[in-house]
Amino acid sequence: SVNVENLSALSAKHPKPANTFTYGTAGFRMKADLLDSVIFRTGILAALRSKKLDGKVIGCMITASHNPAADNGVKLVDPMGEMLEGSWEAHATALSNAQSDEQLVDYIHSMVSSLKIDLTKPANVIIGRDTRPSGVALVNAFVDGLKVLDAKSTDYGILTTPQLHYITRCLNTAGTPEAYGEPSAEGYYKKLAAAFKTLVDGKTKLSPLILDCANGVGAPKFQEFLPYLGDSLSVKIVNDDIDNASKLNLNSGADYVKTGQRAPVGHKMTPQDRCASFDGDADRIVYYYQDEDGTFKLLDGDKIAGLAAMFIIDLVKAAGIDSIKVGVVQTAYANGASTQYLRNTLNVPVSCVPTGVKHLHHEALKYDVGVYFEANGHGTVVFSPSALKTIYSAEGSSPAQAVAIRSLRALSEVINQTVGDAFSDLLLVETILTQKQWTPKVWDQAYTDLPNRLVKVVVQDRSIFKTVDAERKLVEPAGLQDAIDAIVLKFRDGRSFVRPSGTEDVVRVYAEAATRSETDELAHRIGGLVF
Ligand code: NG1
Ligand code: ZN
Repeated sequence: SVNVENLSALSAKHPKPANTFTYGTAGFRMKADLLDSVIFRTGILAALRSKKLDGKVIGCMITASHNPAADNGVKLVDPMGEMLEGSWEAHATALSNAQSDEQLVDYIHSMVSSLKIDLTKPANVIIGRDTRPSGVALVNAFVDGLKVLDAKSTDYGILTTPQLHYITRCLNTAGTPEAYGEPSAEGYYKKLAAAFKTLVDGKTKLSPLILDCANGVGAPKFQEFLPYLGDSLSVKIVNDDIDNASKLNLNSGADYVKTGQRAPVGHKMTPQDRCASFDGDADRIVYYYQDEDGTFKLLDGDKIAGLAAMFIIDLVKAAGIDSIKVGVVQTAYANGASTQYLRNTLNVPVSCVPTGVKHLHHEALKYDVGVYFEANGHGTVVFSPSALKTIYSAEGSSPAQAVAIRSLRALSEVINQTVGDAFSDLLLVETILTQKQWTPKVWDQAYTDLPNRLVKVVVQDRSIFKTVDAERKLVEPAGLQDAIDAIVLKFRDGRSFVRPSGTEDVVRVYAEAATRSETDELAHRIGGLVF
C-alpha cells in the first residue's frame, strides 16, 4: 500500500484550493496559480497509470495551448503517444478533488484494488512543457506527485506538445518492429527532415513561407529544426518573442487567425505571401493568403484535410495499390462545402464525430488511411498497420509506380501519427504544394467555403444542453431542437447546431448559410433561442 507519511509530507507542499476541477478534452486547464495541487495529484495518477501498464512510459505535457499566458494546464499521454485512456479521466478528476490526504489515500487504494494495479511495479514518466513562465514550478509539483509512488522521471524541458507525444511512443516501441524513431527532439527533427527531403527531391522550391509562431514554443523549436531541413524549405519566422511572456498567443497564432478570420500582427501581408500560424504549443496550424483585392483568405483544417486526402488518393492510385481505402473524419464544425467536396468530388467516405481529438483519432483508425482534422487546424493522418505493410512491401511494376510508393513511405514518416502536429502538418502541406507547384490560391480553388459564424453564448447552466448525432442535434432542453430546425429551414444552405463547450463555460452556436448576411442572421436568431 501507499506510504502515507511520505504522501502527507509531499502533499503538504501542494495544498488544494476550494475549487472543483475537471479533467476534460484538454486535460486540466485554468489560471496557472490554481494548478499546483492539481498537477501534484496528476503526478500520482501518471505513476499509477505507468504501474498499471507494467512500467511503460507515460508522457506529461504542461501547456495551455492557445490560451493566454497566465493560464496553464496538464495532459497525460498514453504509451503509443495517444491521449490518456478515456476511463482514466474520471480518476484524474476524482484525485484532483479529494478534500484531504485521507481521501486521497483512500481513492488511490480504491484504484489499486478495482484496477488491479501492482504498486511494486516500476513507473516511468517523461515530462515536457511549453514556454509559459509558470511551467517550471508546475513541473516540480508534478515530480513531487511522482515521488509519492517512487516513479522514475525524465524532464525533457521545453518541447512542443507533439514532440512529447512522439518521444513517448519512441521510448515504448524501442527495439520492437514498431520502433518509431530516436527518443529525442533531435531524433524527431532527423526523421521529419529526411522524409521531407525525399518528398521534395528534385522539385522547384517554393517561395519562403511566412510562419507566425504565436510567440510560443513553436518559435525556438522550429528555429532548432531549420538546420535539419537545410535548403529543402525556406521559412521566415515571425512572432517569435518568447522572452515577453505576455505576448504568448496575443493577436497571433492559429486560434486568433481562425476565430477572427484575420491575419495576425507581426507581418504585413501582400498577395504574394503564403502564410501559416501555429498555436501556442504547436499542435495546430492554419494557412492563409491575401487575394489580389486585399481580401483575407483562410485555409483551415478542413482545407488541409481536403488537400491531404486528394493527394493521398492520387498517390495510392499512382502506386497501383488502390486496395488501400482512404477515409476522412470531421466534426460538426467542418464547413459544409468541405464535406460536399470530400464526398462528391473526391468520392471519399467522411465520418462525423463529436468534438475532441480522441474521438477523431479513434474513428480515423477504422480506415486503412484515416485523415482527420478539426476545422481549427488540429489533425493528422493515421496509417493502419496493414496499410503500412502494403506500402512497405509493394515494389511497383513501373518506374512511375516505384516513385509513388517511395512517396507514400516518406509521407508516412513525415506525418506524426501520434497526434496533430503543426510541424509535421506544415511539411505535409509544403510537400503537396511543392509537388504540384501550387500557390495557396490554387489550393483554395478546390471548393468555396460557405460563410460561417461561431458564437459563444453565456448561459446559466450549460449542463442542461444534451446532444446526440455527433453533437449536431439537441435532445435537451426539450423542444429547442424543433425551434432550431424551424428557423434553419428558412435559410438557403442553412445549417446550425448548438452544443455546450467542453473547455469553456459557454454554449457554442455554429451557423452557416449561402451568404454572409444570411449566416449572421441565422447565428443571431439561433443564439436568441439559447439565451
Ligand atoms: P470546445 O470548447 O469543447 O468547443 C474546443 C475546440 C475543439 C478542441 C478543444 C480542445 C472549437 C469549436 N472547439 O472545444 O475543436 O480543439 O477545444 O482544445 O474549436
Ligand atoms: Zn494546441
